[in-house]
Amino acid sequence: MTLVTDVRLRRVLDSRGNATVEADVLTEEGGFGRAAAPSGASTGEYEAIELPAAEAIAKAREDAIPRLVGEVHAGNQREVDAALAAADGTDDFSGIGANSAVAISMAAAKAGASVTGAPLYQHLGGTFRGNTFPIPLGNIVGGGEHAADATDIQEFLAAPVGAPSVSEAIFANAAVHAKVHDILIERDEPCGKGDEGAWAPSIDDAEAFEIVDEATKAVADEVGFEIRFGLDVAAAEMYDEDEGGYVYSDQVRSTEEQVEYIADLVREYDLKYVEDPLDEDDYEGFADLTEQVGDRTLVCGDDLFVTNTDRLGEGIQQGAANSILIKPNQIGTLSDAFDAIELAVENAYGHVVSHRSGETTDATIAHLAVATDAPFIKTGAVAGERTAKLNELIRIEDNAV
Ligand code: 2PG
Ligand code: MG
Repeated sequence: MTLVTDVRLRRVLDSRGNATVEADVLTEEGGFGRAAAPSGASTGEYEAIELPAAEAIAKAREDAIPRLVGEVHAGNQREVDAALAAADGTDDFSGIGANSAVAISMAAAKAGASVTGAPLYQHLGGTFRGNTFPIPLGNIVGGGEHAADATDIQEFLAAPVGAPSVSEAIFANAAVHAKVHDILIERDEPCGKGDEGAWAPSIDDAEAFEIVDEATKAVADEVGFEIRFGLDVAAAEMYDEDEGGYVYSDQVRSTEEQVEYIADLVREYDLKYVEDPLDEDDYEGFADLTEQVGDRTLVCGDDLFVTNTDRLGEGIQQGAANSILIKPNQIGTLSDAFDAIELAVENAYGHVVSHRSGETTDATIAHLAVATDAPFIKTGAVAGERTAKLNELIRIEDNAV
């Protein structure tokens, strides 16, 4: 009933103005799904390989499409994703490109859902899904690889943990974003935005902590529920062995100093969330930090785990982190992302479904988060390609998809 009858690939623009891969999957019974690959800037060393869009498309046309059309059913995600892996023939999707793979994988899921008429989250997660919603982590202020001349820490993320509904949480994050701008103007710090729509002022991290703390508290008072905040340190981007550790604008911190610095920040600001506080190879440092503050905050592995079950398995063994970021394009297919989520859940690791800094209006991750009962989703606070996912969550909550 969902036999794939055609797969079409094209180059489309992403939010940074780069070319990315968009896939259409067509099936018997008029099934149709369309999805586009996102793209990272602070990419982990162990991620699946993104090829230039034109090359990824050419390779997928040659090697993958013949294994899909007339061969697999879009409604059978494992079958689709196994065909993609077989067509690729490598262990990092460098054959057809993880960007072609993930676009086709997600488009097939949508095509499968369209034939049954079920919302995508239900097609992916089953009929009992759609009753709990992730807390959106909203990128408010940032720098790192996402904006020049801004904070060292890549992302300061609002976490509206007390929100009674996902829509109230989403509007709270937008209010924090606006409040931070008011405070920056008061302080005479006009600024532009980074790749994900977060403010990118030329201030140091210490001032950013002050401002985000003030803004989250002010908005929490206004809306009447608890709003905390967290970080994506993206520390792999700062780590330089030759320099002796983590290179900040004003100093270099050794691994021990970095662990202590982050643990102090968690305590001082009651941080809800700390992503990639240490280098992507430093399981031990992650374990050390988790031991210190893992009972009071989420220590999340992004570049550390890259949505990969082998790397997550290692982390579980060592007690490194207590949660995992899930980015389907880091691993290539929805099936692989589901495997990582299942392993996380079995081991009481939280999972945080995430966008990339380069995005399109594709909203698949909103459905993936609901389908897997993700406790958190990280998908920005403002900007069209971010609001596409946030508004989709609002629609899912309103039973309008
Ligand atoms: C991250 C992401 C998304 P990028 O580091 O978590 O915020 O950034 O897509 O550039 O890797
Ligand atoms: Mg990250």
